Amino acid sequence: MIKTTAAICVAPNVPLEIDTLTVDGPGPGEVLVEIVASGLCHTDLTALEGVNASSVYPLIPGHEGAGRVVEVGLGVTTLCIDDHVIPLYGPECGECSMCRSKRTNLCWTIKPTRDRGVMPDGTSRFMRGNKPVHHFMGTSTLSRYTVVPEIALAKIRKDAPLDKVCLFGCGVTTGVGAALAHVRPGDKVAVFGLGGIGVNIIQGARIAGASRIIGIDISSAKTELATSYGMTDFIRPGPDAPDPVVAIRDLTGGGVDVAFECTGVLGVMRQSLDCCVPAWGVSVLLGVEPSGSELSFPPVQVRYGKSIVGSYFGGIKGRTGLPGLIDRFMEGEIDLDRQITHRLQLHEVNEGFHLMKQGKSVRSVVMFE
Ligand code: CXF
Ligand code: ZN
Repeated sequence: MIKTTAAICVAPNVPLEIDTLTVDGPGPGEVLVEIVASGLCHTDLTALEGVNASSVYPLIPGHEGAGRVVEVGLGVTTLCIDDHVIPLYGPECGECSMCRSKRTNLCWTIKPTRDRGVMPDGTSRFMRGNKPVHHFMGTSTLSRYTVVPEIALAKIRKDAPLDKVCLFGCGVTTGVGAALAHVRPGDKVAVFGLGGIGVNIIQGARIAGASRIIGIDISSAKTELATSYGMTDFIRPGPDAPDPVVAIRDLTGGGVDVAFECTGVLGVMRQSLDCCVPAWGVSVLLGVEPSGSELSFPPVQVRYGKSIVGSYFGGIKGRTGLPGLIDRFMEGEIDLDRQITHRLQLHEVNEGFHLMKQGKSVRSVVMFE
């Protein structure tokens, strides 16, 4: 058992508390990780605001971290002390039907316990005094030390800077991966929502060879970054502005090949289908909708060849796929520096979420050393 300092969300809509907790050593198949850096993501904010169905309070948020292995539990064979790792909210057990299929990167082997905020054996490794504190997304990277199942850790090259590649734990992989999976050379692309995911879709679309990349956002705060990543056109919808679907059709002569939806707003999802070119346009949904909502659209659009698909963690299988993506960063193909707008200490984490809510940050990275 060791001590850790962590951000604790005791209940929705109250500031995170920073406190010292105890962490139990890793059980069988588990690994104790020392987190070096952790980015703040909008999904953490949903837990803090009480709108994330997989949150059990009190909890330690954070799912975009990078760190080093400190101790391995019984039966762990693929990781050693000092290995550099990225915790995965989507594990890769390598054995289930999903892992064996090339058709998905999902692995639901430990989903039921992960979504209840506990380890696969049904208990938490974190204690505050004599009360357990729950894990979040199976990662809880806003703790100096965290315990993660072996199947939910991607081993990465040691020369990759942990204070940057933590972003591969969520935003960069989700955005760049989705673009690389769906964009073909010469494609015209639309990206709805220029947050942490949208800007990475833009850089992925540019890498994939898109000929035109149209960004759509109700705020123009991120246009400079998006332009530096490859955005060629920007549309800012508003009461006095033309319908964005009409504007996209005008810009592209009939619609885009691929549209990415990163807002979770149902009306925007519909726009992302409507702005696609008939016959083959693909609308890729990434934004998380309010729970229970339903999307409607004219079936003829799909019958004539458009499609609506979704993307989770960029379609990347975490353990086997992340190292290759990190190589592309190390070779200079993927940028991380320009999207890290703020670096914070753990005690400043509430300010980090405040910046996120105000739309003033792209990525804030909490540094543990
Ligand atoms: C999210 C994306 C939607 C499902 C839950 C996880 N990814 C990271 O923030
Ligand atoms: Zn995230």
